[in-house]
Amino acid sequence: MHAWPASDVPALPGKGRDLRIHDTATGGPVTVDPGPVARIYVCGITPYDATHIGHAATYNAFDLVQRVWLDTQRQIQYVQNVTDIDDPLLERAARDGEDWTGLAERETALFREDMTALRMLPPQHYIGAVEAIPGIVPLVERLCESGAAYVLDGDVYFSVEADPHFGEVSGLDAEAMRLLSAERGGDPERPGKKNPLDPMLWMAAREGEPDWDGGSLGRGRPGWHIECVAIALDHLGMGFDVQGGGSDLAFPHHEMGASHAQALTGEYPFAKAYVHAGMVALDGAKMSKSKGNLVFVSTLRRAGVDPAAIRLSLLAHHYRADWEWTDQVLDEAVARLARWRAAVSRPDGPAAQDLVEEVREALSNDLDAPAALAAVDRWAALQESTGGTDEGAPGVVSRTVDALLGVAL
Ligand code: 5CA
Ligand code: ZN
Repeated sequence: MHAWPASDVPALPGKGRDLRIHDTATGGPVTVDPGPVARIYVCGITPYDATHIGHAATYNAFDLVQRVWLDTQRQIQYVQNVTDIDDPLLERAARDGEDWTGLAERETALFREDMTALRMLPPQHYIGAVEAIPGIVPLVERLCESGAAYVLDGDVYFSVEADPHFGEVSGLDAEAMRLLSAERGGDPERPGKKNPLDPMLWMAAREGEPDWDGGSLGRGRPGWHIECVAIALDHLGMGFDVQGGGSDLAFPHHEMGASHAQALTGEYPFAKAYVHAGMVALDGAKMSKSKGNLVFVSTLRRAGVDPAAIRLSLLAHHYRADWEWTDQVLDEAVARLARWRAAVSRPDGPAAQDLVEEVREALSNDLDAPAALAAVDRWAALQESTGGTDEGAPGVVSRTVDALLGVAL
């Protein structure tokens, strides 16, 4: 699939800082030292509805990861998927009497537009689950051959016991895993499974649903976790730097993905750090397509809201925090954007070199975007109250905000 156009990332004076970030698997901060090419996989959307503020907040977090890396002169291999075949997509298409492929294409196109408007850097490889199927089938066949997978009434399951590291990504106990598995697409109650947590790798063809050639597996369609594993292994290989997503992906999705890959390759780990963004809520509940309590990025854009203000709304919250979207959040971002734009519109101002370092320090410290915004606020307040004589300082500020925060002033 094609991704979306990249916005320029200006180079900044001085030297960028290495990223320290919270890793779910170790439960603490790790310093990510990617070498000259940083490798990141971020789980993409299931395109049955438009991009909401929760999605945007999660993609914003991983955009910041890349901006910190780019500031350290690294190249980036960024891979993102689109889950363009899955139960919710088929259910929504059936509800609306629509073709599921048309629905997926339309919502993916809208996602690209939203990401472009928000100035999120595009992945180098943007891969749909459907186009990944020819690569998924041999992986599932290999898992069957090695005894890490088994067949139940034509469906193929992964045996979680095949990976000695199973459970280490999320660190949850068996009961918590069982509850989350039932909530998030698993089938712990299905009789005949070796372990109730075992996730499906390949679902045998069902009447009235699309299916594909599965070689020795028979016709069917892939399970969710193996899709991301196949795409990540194909484009990044084992031991890539960061796997990212919202906190609702830690279990089962990232846990199972790591185990699939580790059982397949005999290598460890799948990703060096598993990074999870908090959940955005609306009216007291997590924003979710299934609940329908959503604020869409495209609706705000259509209402004339500046995408830079949407982005500042996201940046005002630490990526790991759960937070609530309100009109006030957006109003404050609109006001901040106006203050910053006024402050950089003059040819000179207070010295900006400290500010560059403060923003760098804030972001390298577990992506502390609120601290970065506070630093820019202080510079803008000084500009407004006393001004300054440093020629070109406003330009440095504006390039810093652009390069490190993705906001064009
Ligand atoms: N296609 C899968 C990943 S392979 C998927 O989870 N798709 S999604 O459309 O449901 O979500 C896309 C991303 O947005 C995921 O990282 C998910 O964790 C994140 N996300 C979903 N809802 C929220 C929310 N309310 N707040 C923050 N992030 C969210
Ligand atoms: Zn995924």
